[in-house]
Amino acid sequence: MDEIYQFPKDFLWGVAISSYQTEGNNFASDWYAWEKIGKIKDGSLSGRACDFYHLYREDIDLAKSLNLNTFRLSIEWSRIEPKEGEFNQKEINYYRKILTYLKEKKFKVFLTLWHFTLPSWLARKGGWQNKKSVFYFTRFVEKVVPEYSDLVNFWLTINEPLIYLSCAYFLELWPPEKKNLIAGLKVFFNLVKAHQKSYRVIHQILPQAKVGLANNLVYFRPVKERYLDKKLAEIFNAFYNHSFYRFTKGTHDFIGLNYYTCHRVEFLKIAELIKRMTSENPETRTIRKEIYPEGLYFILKDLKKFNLPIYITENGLADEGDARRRRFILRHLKYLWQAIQEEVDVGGYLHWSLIDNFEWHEGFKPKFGLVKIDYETLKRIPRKSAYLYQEICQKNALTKEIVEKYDPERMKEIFPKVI
Ligand code: IFM
Repeated sequence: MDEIYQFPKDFLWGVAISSYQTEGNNFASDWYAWEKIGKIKDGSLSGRACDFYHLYREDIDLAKSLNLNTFRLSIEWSRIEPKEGEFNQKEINYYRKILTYLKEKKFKVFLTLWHFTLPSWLARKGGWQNKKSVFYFTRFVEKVVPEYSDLVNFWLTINEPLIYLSCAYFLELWPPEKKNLIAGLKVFFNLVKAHQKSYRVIHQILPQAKVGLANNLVYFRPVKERYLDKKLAEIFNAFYNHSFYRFTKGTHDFIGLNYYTCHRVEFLKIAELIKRMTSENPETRTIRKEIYPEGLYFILKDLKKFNLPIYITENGLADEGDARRRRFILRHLKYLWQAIQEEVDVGGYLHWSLIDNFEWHEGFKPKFGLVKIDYETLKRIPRKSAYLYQEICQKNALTKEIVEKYDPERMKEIFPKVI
């Protein structure tokens, strides 16, 4: 028992990617226009990105060879509706081809309908600030869902609403680069409505559909076992982690959890915490991230109260050298397993990401892939952590042998009783 962490039968093991970050050449998107005016930190343009658009078969085969059974991807609204109200059937069919290929390869599919990028025509109308955005998005959803209804297992309406909100409307990192509370609130409520409406639309078309969204939650970690620190952590948890769920209550068939980081909470340093959460790190132009695998366990225990199945729709880190990624995977999976033992209903884990890709305003520098991309040749080169993940997925378990083989120094931490 102590030498193996066995995952439930039929557990979903997969990877997640998004269209804009991997496909390349999304000319009709707000990001494409915005990058051109020199907005990306390393000066890069997404350009052909990983050329997933043409190489999707290769990437899906790669995922298959890693023993994965689940694949999360998104469709690019700006490809499908490049002009207001004009839908491009060729592009709709293109995504059908990818989804069909995934089905042939026996993957379960999570399809994200909106992952941060907008068609330029909508961005010009104010994007999510415009209250008609809800109508536009619902119309897009009505159009695409019947096209893919036989090929998708889980629908994710939107990805990480609060990350989008903070990067685009508070931190001025993403288009439309605003720092405006009123605009941010409008966007928040339009995203709430967009989720609610599309949830209903999908269910009208497909009554049995499983619909949710992928939300990025942060573990608020009380620095000490002090009453005020714990209380404050609870308040942040309710405010940041629960708010979107509360406003969209009743429109989730499952919870999609993206987990990356924690924030330390100390009552006496509340101003510092707020500053950390609302400003970027000037050196790296990123939001500081502390890796805290146990936070996944605490978040899962907390989410149990919503009484819905949970899927980890993203978890990963940027690590070009790959040594930290192996440790990262082992530690997170151990805590995930522990939560499952304590009756949290988690049905799957999707690693972010299969391949290196375009990390938004940070360009191509952060390397999130289990598989490295050589951007000159577009060659895919699996990192060692890909093989670690491959073995875990194949065994549906984390075993002592796997730890010994891939990160022996981690043994004591992962299997403390065995030593
Ligand atoms: O690359 C992003 C993704 O688009 C959304 N979730 C976090 C990832 C890593 O930063």
